[in-house]
Amino acid sequence: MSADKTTGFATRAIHYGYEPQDEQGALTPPVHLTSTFTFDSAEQGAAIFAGEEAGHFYSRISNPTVELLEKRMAALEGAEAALGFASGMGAITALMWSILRPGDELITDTTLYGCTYAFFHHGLAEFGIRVRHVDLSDPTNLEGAISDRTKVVYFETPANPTMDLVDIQAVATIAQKHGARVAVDNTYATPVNTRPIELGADFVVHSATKYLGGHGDLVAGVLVGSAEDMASIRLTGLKDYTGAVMSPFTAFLLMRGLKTLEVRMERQSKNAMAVARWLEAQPGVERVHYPGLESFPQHELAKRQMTGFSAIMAFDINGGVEAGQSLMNNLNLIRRAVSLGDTESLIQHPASMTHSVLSPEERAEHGIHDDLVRLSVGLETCADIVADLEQAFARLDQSMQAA
Ligand code: 7XF
Repeated sequence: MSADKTTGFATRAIHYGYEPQDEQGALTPPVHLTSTFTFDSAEQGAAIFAGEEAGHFYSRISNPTVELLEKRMAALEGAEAALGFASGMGAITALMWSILRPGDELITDTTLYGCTYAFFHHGLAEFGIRVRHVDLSDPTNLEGAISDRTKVVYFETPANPTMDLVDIQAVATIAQKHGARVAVDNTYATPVNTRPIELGADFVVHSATKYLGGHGDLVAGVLVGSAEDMASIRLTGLKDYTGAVMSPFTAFLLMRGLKTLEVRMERQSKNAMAVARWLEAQPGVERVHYPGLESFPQHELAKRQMTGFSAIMAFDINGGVEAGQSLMNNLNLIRRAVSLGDTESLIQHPASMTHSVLSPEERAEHGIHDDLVRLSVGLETCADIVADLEQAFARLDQSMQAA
């Protein structure tokens, strides 16, 4: 075995679960673009369907290429098993439909990605599940809110788009005492920077569309957890309740992305740190939300819980929505687009884009202000990213002075 669970992160990301001699020496694992699998005999088919014999039978349940990606993701997150999904929302919905029942309670942090919020409030809540928001930036708030009906505690750290962090270990300790499961959306941090399972979480979800893929060319999701939970959710949330299965070709692209995840995160975080410091020094910027900055209110937790600070930040710009839109329109290199974690730097306005499914009242309640702009710093030459922002701010100043 060229890589096992004791080898380094990058070695696992490149080699885990695959030996070329098993595939005629092919350095890169083959892509099994097949929907179905043939049986040697009718009896064997029946045995595989009954779970008495191991084997693939239909690619909505499992596929060798997706299986390799799943093994690799589990190894990177320090978990027993993983499941691949068609999207991050596929992973989140499959998890919740599998483990919640009417009458159960779901506790979530105050800030969530817009469609996750919509699913919880407009999906789950309408099927008899009680959804409650608790500010988990102070874990003791959970003590007062959790009850015997609480089945799951769900949060993002850092949260989309405010960047607020949650102390995973502290929340998991309280949840466990009350028999609730803990699910963490690790999209922003990635397993390079935070491994929630090692800190006591039961489940990790990812929008693999972001850093894991890393190149803006796929939509995918991953769920990570115990072998028992993943085996059960494979046959319920994945196979029957959503059918949100990952394509083998997407698994191939994702594995290509994973090979460079650690180096991309390191360089991207370095670029982001420089950009955050530059933004913080601008008179036109009221506040920069980036866990790596000393001014970030949870900087101490960031240093304790994260190996690196990732490369997404939000900032409040003086002049509100109008100034934010002008700034975005002034940019030449940084792309105006949602999504994040790509090689390209991307900028977006949460209130009118990623979090527009929330009503203005809901946004106000969840800390998503109209003047907040989100920037995902890419892998371009750092000086060029800063230069683009510099010229965009200079033109903004001119237009504000002229007004
Ligand atoms: O289904 P997707 O792969 O798009 O993943 C959903 C999702 C789940 N968790 C987090 C923390 C996310 O950020 C996302 C997707 N967010 C994109 C964004 O914030 O730009 C979606 C673009 S509308």
